[in-house]
Amino acid sequence: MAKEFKRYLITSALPYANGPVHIGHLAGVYIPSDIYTRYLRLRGRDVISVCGSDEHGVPITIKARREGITPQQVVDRYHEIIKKSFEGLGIAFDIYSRTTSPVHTETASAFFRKLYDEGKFIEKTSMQYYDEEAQTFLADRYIMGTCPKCGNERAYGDQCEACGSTLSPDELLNPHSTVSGSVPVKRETKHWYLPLNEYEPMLRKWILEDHKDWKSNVYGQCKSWLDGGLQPRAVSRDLDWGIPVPVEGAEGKVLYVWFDAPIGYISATKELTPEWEKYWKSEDTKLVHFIGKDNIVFHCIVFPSMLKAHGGYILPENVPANEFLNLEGDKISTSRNWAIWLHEYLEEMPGKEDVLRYVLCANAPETKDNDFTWKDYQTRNNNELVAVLGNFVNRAMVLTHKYYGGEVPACGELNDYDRATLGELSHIKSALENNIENYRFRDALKEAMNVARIGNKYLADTEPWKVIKSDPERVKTILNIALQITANIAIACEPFMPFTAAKILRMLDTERFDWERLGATDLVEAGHRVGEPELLFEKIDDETIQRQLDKLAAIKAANLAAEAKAEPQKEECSIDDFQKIDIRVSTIVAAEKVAKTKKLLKLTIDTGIDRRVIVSGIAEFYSPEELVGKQVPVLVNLAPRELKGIVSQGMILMAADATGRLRLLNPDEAVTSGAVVG
Ligand code: B3M
Ligand code: ZN
Repeated sequence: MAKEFKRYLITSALPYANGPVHIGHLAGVYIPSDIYTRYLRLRGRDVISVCGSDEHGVPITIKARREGITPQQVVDRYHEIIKKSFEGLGIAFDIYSRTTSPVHTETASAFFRKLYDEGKFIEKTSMQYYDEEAQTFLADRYIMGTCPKCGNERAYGDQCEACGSTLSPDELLNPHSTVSGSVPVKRETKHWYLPLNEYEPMLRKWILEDHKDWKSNVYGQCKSWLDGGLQPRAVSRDLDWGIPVPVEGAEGKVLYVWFDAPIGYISATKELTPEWEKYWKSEDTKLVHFIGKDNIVFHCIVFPSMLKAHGGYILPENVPANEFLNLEGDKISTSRNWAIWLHEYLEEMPGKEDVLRYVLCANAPETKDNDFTWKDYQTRNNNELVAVLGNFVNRAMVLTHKYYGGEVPACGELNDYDRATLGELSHIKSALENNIENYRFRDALKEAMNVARIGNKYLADTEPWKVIKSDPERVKTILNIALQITANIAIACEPFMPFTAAKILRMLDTERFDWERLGATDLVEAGHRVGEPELLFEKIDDETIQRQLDKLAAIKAANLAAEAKAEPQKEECSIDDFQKIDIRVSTIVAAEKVAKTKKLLKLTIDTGIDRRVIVSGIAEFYSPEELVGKQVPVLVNLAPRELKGIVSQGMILMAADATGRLRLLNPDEAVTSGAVVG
């Protein structure tokens, strides 16, 4: 039997305040945690959901340095953007705090201090890279050099983004500091380490034996960490941004961001309620961490070890980490701007909060990485939300107004089909509960949508708009049932699409129902007057989707341009070498496609010397019509060669960009054909 808990403490990974939140974060962490929390609230459980901005760490100092502002300015900016955008999407945390808050500084310092005083840390000195010019130790991210694995010259001290290898600064060839550009030296520095190896037996039992129920991706990662053997981990850093290490002789040292950030969950709870201890220190509390897969080790291995070392705290009951969401086939990346940013979505797609919530849940990377595409977004909106959910509720409402002036008709005698339909409703509640409580939110959403499918089918099969002429009494029953189904949708949808649920309640003009009422067939009473029908969802047209795709295409082009390296210069040549080459401005007089090819055009050109044919591989970039009349430089003394049975006499000189796209080079004013280029 599953243990009964008295209360729930839900945490969601604290987003780094070095950029806004994107759909990957939402699908991986915040939508699932919000569904879970809303569900528990709806059931009347004692639940709190805490989150906040993670405002320390090197990515923030790097961003600040790059923009010439202070780290505090960086986190102030993004904290506001993130907080507001979460609210905009209806992510209903009980508190959204931040790790630069005084309560957090105090809590994290006291936590460290207790472990320090009780001798739970190991003190170790080691040699680390130091920038003598900037007089600072260098975090891994501040060191760049050549990747030993792939030769990329811009690899970081912790990772090579070109080949994806995890690196340590010592492995980099030709290391240099990104702060001053100078070559760093090794210097001795002292740090505090948490001996994770000492907690290994506890972790093995707690995870590998007692939590076989965890998601297999989470369990598997933990097992491989544990089987690999745990090592002591440094919990301090040489950095000037963070919570100062609260001991004598630790000037210039701060708590490692992954030491302070999870304590942020505790600080946020403290800020929320004076009763915070009952959430953190009672075995009656179910603690659940919602995170992405890259945070598993910190939440399942490091933080639990910290909590054990401290004593008095409960450990998480579950850590339902998700895999990653890709965007249009590519990995989402903050630094490459390859993302759909929540705050931009909310601005560009007003009123479509629930559409995003729906699509991200329906497509959530629960068991494997998944892909978000705008086409899929459009299809799900048009074929599922509009055609099924919106359509059903709208028909039920409109017909009630049309036939009964908005008054709920009484339910007469049920026939077998009515009973079968209502019978289907009775399974929804347990199916939803079972799925949500086991963190299967995609399946749960399907069950919720099923209520609308049942309703849609019921109306399509019973055809009240036809029956009204022959048997008006019967229609009263049909619409009564349709309205009961509508009310059930409001309950079932609330965890997933709270805006839609609220709209339905407003339309029905009723208070929110208890979760326990899900499946009931007497939710709206006969004689009750419902409100005006509103459209729940609108079709999304191709132009709207195209605008989003164009935006992504522009980002991709900008990235390619930024990443493109000009080809190295060729070997030196003499003026005589160059003189051998005869380039003439020529005019294209005719152009046609070469049959059975995609890339080739047959061009007739006037070189000033003669008229001749050149076959050119530009059909993907120019249409024949655009070319006629254009002047282009042509290499005229190139040996002729045959292409697809056509003899090509020369070559049109063009520029190819990093993507392989070809562009013509026109003289800036017309010149006579045959003019020498040189
Ligand atoms: N700031 C988020 C991330 O890795 C990280 C989570 C902290 S949770 C305590 O994107
Ligand atoms: Zn590499």
